[in-house]
Amino acid sequence: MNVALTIAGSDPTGGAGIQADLRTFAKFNVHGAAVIASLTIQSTLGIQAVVKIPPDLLRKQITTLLEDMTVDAVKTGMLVDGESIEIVSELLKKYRLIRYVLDPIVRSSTGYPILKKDDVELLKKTLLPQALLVTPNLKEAEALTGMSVQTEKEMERAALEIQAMGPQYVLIKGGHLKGSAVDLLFGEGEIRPFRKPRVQAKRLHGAGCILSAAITAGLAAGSGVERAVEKAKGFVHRAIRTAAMPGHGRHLLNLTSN
Ligand code: PXL
Repeated sequence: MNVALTIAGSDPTGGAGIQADLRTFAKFNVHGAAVIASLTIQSTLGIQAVVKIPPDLLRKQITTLLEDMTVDAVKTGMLVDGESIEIVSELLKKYRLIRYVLDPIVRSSTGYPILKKDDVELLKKTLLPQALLVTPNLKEAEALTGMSVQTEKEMERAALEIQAMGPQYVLIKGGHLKGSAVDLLFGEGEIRPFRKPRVQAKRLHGAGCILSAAITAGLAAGSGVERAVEKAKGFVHRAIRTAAMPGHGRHLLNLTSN
């Protein structure tokens, strides 16, 4: 049995966070383990509040699980402060989790702020060099580099700069680009673009979480990074095409039909 672990936040809508990660792992026939790092209070209209899981409980969840279980790949999602970042970094090292996908969430899709500037700096120093792959969107790439990341050219420059901070691969997601949506994967001295036609007119919630979870599942099942990204992109694209609006706000990706 291949095991993927998510260390992330709870999203009661099921569209993002731990809930979406576990459903994604299941779709890839990988067993899902989950450590909750934060709780959000939210609907599809947006986040009302974010509550941090106390540090000792975060630590105990991870150590209790990893003293027992072998995990093939891990992703981190919503870590809400420096203390959480430090604990996760220390324990990923201790348990030698090297197939690690970092989804560097700085703010929610609806704009709710998650990490402060100092926390982002800490994430850059600790988690980023440990990552096999980091998956920033344009805003997160800007937060990591301090530069403007609005065009494909700027995405290339930012990816190089982020790679110099230590992760083996960088996937910059161009979902918010004006014009065509292209994601760029950098690693092993090469750039590989992933292009999919843009799906119009859907304001989405959870796409970033589901993409990084799908990549993590692929890695847990033994795929290399490029193959895992390629499969994950196809999966997310199909889930976006069939995304639905079960509430009154954003569309949620549809994982029930693909
Ligand atoms: O934006 C990504 C995200 C991740 N994790 C949780 C979230 C969100 C966005 O709302 O709620 C728990």
